[in-house]
Amino acid sequence: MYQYTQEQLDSMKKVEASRQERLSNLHARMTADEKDAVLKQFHPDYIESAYETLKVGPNKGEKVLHELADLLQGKSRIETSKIDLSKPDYDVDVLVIGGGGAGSSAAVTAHANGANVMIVTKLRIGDANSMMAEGGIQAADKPNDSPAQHYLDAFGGGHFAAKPCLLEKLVKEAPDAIRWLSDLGVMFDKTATGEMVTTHGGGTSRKRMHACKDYSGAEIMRTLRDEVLNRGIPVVDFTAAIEIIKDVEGKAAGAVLQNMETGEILIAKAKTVVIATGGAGRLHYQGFPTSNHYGATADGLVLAYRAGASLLYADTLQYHPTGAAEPTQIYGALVTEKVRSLGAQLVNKNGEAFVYSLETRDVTASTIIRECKGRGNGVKTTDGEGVWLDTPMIDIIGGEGTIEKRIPAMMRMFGKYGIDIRKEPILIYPTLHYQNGGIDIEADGQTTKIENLYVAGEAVGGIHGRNRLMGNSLLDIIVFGRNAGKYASEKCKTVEVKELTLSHVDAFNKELSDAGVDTGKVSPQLLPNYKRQDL
Ligand code: MEZ
Repeated sequence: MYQYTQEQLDSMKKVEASRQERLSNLHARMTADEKDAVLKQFHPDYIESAYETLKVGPNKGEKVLHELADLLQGKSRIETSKIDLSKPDYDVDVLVIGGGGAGSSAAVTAHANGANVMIVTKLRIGDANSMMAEGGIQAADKPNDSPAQHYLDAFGGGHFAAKPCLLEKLVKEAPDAIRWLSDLGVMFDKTATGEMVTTHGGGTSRKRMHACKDYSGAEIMRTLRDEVLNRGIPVVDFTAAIEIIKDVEGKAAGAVLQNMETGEILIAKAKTVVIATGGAGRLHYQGFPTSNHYGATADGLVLAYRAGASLLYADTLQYHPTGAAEPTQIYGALVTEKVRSLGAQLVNKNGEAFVYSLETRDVTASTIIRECKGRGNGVKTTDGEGVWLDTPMIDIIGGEGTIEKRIPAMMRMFGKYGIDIRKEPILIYPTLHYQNGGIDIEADGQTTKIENLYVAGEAVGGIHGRNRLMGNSLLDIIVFGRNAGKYASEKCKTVEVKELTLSHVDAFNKELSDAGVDTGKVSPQLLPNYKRQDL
């Protein structure tokens, strides 16, 4: 059971005391200038010392975080001279790398299109950030809403940096993505008359968040996994892709695989390849805790980069405003934005609300960091500092039972430690949540630089610009997963794979040595580095 410190208890009393006043007086929204100012001063993306300039590869000259630079410019796991490409262990039409929501959607769609498709995943199918998404999935499918409205919200929220053709696809295909998931069996929250229940997220001008309580990702992933298995799509699990294979014409043509347990090397030949490897939270950029699953180590970015693909906005990350700050056992775990959608406010140690609850994520996270590091208004926690998320407001606003019904996973997560979120506020601090940037693709999902190499899900860069709105990630894994599956399976009908080669890996190694770069890292990293550093 969690024991609050005396300082925390004293501060909690102030939160309780200010609750009535805060219920009737919502914090004002910030102006554009105020947002810019807090971002520049407190958002981790603006900490210059956390970045370095890439010395090799397609994005040479651009800055990325040190941890990512080390991997993008790392050494390959293979010695190419020892790899025999002449007798592939697998020969398929479409090779999907990654067993999360994007990979599964791609595989199901390619299979439905008649392709011989195989999924390879370094853990198990469903071990993915998709599974851990909580609050919901956006789609403009109500009469007062439209894809155009959705576009404007997401474009503004992403600082007008989204690649227009990608964002347009995302919002236009959203209603159909919801229908597809419903038809596959996803149990979305509905009213007694069968209408979808929808709520706001940060930065949305309409209520368009569809949810399955607060385990939306788990429900969506459950359904996709069932569909993959029901279709009999082969899933090679505990096997990582460690290099992209090309053919002598420079087109993607498969991957070098490695069994995670035995270390055995396997060769998969394919007419088209889909990278759906997810995010990078387990790299713990800038020392942040993370809401991500165990395998989120930016592998797809490394594979694609070494093969010659460009990255877009690889310098921008999302720090979800509300990661659990206490108890230490769940430090960094996601506290869904839906908690704020339902009425909970962010409150400092003096019981003062300091930000409108549903500003966009980058702005909200920055105000929390400002409260703690800039204004001395944070509450001390086991691992650092945090602010309060005043959860009891939810039942006061929505009626008794709202928390239990709408966010049961949150109730259970804190309940394990004796914290009843219906009665007590919880301590939170930003947690590393999402990779805004990734591999640069065209609207058909194909990389801008490498033919027959497709990308879907969190490994893509540019769909959301430099900040993503809540619920647009569960949406993009479906829209761009299906998109990649569709175009990759269509393309493979006309592909004739030429002789396989890994010469691009040798060329990259030469570029590294010519530039005198030795980061001391082998990549892709595949698993987080949790070895005790003092041993
Ligand atoms: O889109 C997300 O990241 C999401 C739904 C997270 C959440 O707060 O629940």
